[in-house]
Amino acid sequence: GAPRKNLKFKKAVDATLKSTPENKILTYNNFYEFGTDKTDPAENAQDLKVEPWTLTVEGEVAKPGKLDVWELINGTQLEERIYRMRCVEAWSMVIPWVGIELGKILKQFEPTSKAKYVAFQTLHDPEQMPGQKNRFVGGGIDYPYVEGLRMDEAMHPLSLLAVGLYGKTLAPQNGAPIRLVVPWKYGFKGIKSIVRIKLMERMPSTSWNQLAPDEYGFYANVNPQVDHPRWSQASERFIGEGGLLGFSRQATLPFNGYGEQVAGLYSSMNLKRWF
Ligand SMILES: Nc1nc2c(c(=O)[nH]1)N[C@H]1C(S)=C(S)[C@@H](COP(=O)(O)O)O[C@H]1N2
Ligand SMILES: [Mo]
Repeated sequence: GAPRKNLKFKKAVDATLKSTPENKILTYNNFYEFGTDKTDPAENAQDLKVEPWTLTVEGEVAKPGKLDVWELINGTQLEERIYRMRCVEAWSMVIPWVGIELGKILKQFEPTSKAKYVAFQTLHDPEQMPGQKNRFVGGGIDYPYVEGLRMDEAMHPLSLLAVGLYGKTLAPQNGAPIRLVVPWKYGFKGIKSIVRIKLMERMPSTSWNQLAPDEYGFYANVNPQVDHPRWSQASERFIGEGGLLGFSRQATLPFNGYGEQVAGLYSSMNLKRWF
């Protein structure tokens, strides 16, 4: 694949979280369009054509339109955000993303008062994505991969459209050229290689919820007190430095450690029912 380009961005001031080594972020992935093993995306996604890339924004907006993603990447508004990332499979990393707040992008298209949810869609291109061509390679997901947020979640300042990590543009396996990052939710909400955003009045359907509704909800807030039907979510395997044993077991935090910022979004909700 093409080499990752250096980005211009405002560096994060928060230095309390120690990032997972870059080589692990680049080689231990979930991107089922390229296969279901953790090493498949790094092996199979290198030829994904990411330039040019257009992101369409439509639905309940006064000004529907298209965003030239490379104009955004080469622009001056990017900032670094060092976030915890917790996969529903009970492993976690810390990733130094570079991106722009999702809310800042959505505002440019002027959401209407009917916009209650935001739906996202990954590129659908079976010629480039072997998992979309073959159901067994793609893990049974009905492609394209789709995700969604409630409007207030999407407008929250922690919600990020990431275009890079470790100061460089994203590698294809991490969802180049643009992907979603919602740090208080399980990783599957962080949809990769996005081509379409649609603001909606109704809750959109989402890929993992469609595949196994008893196991994956729409909200998917990280919650150590709500177990997955097949495993505990109370702790996680943090992938840090070191070789094969370069991980440590740690307690999972409510809202992945972002409760102070986001718990208020859910104050009236039963989080066991709305998992
Ligand atoms: N289009 C698409 N987006 C996706 C996935 C996927 O299979 N396809 N996997 C999700 C899951 S389960 C996780 S944990 C994160 C992994 O992101 P990373 O590989 O960059 O760490 O991407 C999410 N986004
Ligand atoms: Mo995940």
